[in-house]
Amino acid sequence: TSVPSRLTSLLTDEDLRQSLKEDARTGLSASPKWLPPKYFYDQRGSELFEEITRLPEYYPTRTERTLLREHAGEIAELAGAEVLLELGSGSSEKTRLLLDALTHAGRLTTYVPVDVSSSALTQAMEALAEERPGLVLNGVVADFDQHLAQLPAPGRRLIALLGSTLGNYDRPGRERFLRSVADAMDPGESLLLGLDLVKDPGQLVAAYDDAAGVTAEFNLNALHVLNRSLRADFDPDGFRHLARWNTDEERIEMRLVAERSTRVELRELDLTIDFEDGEELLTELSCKFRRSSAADELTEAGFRDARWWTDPDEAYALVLAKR
Ligand code: AVJ
Repeated sequence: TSVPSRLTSLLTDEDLRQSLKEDARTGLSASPKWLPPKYFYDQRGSELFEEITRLPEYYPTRTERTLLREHAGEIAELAGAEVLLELGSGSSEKTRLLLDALTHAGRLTTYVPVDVSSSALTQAMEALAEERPGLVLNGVVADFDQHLAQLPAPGRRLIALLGSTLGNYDRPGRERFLRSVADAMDPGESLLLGLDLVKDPGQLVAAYDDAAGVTAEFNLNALHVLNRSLRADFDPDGFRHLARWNTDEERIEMRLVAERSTRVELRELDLTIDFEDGEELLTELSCKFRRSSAADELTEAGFRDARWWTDPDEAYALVLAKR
């Protein structure tokens, strides 16, 4: 017999459009221009991201999966969780390894996937409901920049933020985010992070500028999102994808570069934006981590007992910390 599964929405499509409006107005009026990456993930964007995770150059997903396969058992034992709450769950594909391990450890009752994309969430929950009839599914459409304090806690939680999603925040953003995660957690609960590590810039750039051009399409999809949601008239053919390694900040920066000077109307915002020939729009930061600084950041945010697992090449790490 299957237990009921439930989808809660803390964020409607209209809320998401509203925050896109605010962010687009601020970011496109700024110099240099920027846009936050969370708006990449419409239906098409989520599909393109899934495609990225299978690219030969994009090692993070594959490496994280291997690490989870090897260490999920130990992670589950250490966490002793009744609830797996996953921030930015997307397709929940790698989550199955954690669900298996937590089930095996004997306490798991509930999976709480949290994502801004209601379509990705619904799809993931439908598949999981079939596969795991005994698991309570309590999906939440939410923006974890806003709704951390409102996320359900129907038992002791393991909160997972996989895929190096933490890398989308710059250092001050991470400090704020990690503190609010810590604030939302009870003592004894655990946080699991997947972190991409600093490595050869050539390998990093290739992961964000693949030969098949999927990442370029993913990046350019942001313009389609703006066109559709804000009645804008970006010509995606007038922009090209750029992935650059920022040595000082140790991060990949994805940008869209205007290939000629253009004027864009965003009718929903009553806003006209000019791009100069060669002008760049920053669409995503992907910070890369080092063990010592990541440990310091966790301690500063109020976490303790950090455990660390990495692959032989030290390309990627899993970190488990207790509140
Ligand atoms: C899921 C945000 C961590 O930065 O590697 C992949 C997204 N962007 N290729 C990353 C992404 C371009 C990914 N994150």
